[in-house]
Amino acid sequence: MSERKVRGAFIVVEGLDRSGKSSQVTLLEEHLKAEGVAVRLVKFPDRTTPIGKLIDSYLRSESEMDDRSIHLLFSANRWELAKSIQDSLESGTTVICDRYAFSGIAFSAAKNASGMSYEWCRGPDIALPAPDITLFLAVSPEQQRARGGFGEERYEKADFQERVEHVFERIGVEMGDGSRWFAVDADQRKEEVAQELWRLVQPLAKGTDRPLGRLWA
Ligand code: NYM
Ligand code: MG
Repeated sequence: MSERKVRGAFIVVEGLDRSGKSSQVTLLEEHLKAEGVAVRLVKFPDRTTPIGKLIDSYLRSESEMDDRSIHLLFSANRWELAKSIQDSLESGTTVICDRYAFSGIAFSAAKNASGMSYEWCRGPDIALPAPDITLFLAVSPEQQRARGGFGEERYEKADFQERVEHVFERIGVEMGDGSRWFAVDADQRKEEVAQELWRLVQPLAKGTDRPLGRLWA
C-alpha cells in the first residue's frame, strides 16, 4: 500500500464586514502556531500587488471602475497567488485565507448588475485551489451595528450587506455536503466564536492527505 503524502490544510474564513473575521483569523493563526503547525496567512484582496493596488483604490472610492472589470480584478488577484498557495500547502504549510472566491461572488452578485448573474460571477474563480474547510462567520445586522457600524469603504452599507449575506447563504447551500462549509454564529462572544472555529479546524491541524481539490471543477 502506498502512503499518501500529508500536505498543509487550506482553511478559508469568510464573512460580512464587521463579522469579527480579522480577529478570528489572528486567533486561529496563533492557536495553530502554538500547536507547532507551520502557518501562512493570506488575505484577499491582497492590496500589495499591482492588481491589489487597483482594487484598494476602488474600495476607497478613489477610482471608479466598471462592475465587471473590478470583479475580474478581484479574481485575478486570487489567481496571481494560486500557485504560491498550492506550493505552501504541498510543502506542509497550513494556509489560512482571510476571504476567498466566495466573497468575490457574494459582493459582486449582490450588486444585481445586469449581465452579472451568480453563475457569471462564479466563472472566473472556477478551478482555483479548493479549501479543505470554509468557516463562514454569520453576523446579524444588529451586531454589525452594535460593533460600531461600518467604515468608509465601498460596500459598507447595511442594505448592501444584507444582500451579500443572501448570496453567501446560497453559496453555502450549493457547495453541498462534501464541501466542508460551516456557518458559525459570529454574534457570540469573541472567545466562544474562537472555540467553535477551533473545534472545526482541529481535525485538520496536522494537515491532510486528501488531494487538493479545485473549486467547482
Ligand atoms: N471583496 C473582497 C469583494 O468585493 N470581492 C472579493 O473578491 C474580495 C476578496 O472587499 N468589503 C470586498 C469585501 C470587502 C472588501 O475586504 C475588502 P476586507 O476583508 O474588509 O479588507
Ligand atoms: Mg472590511
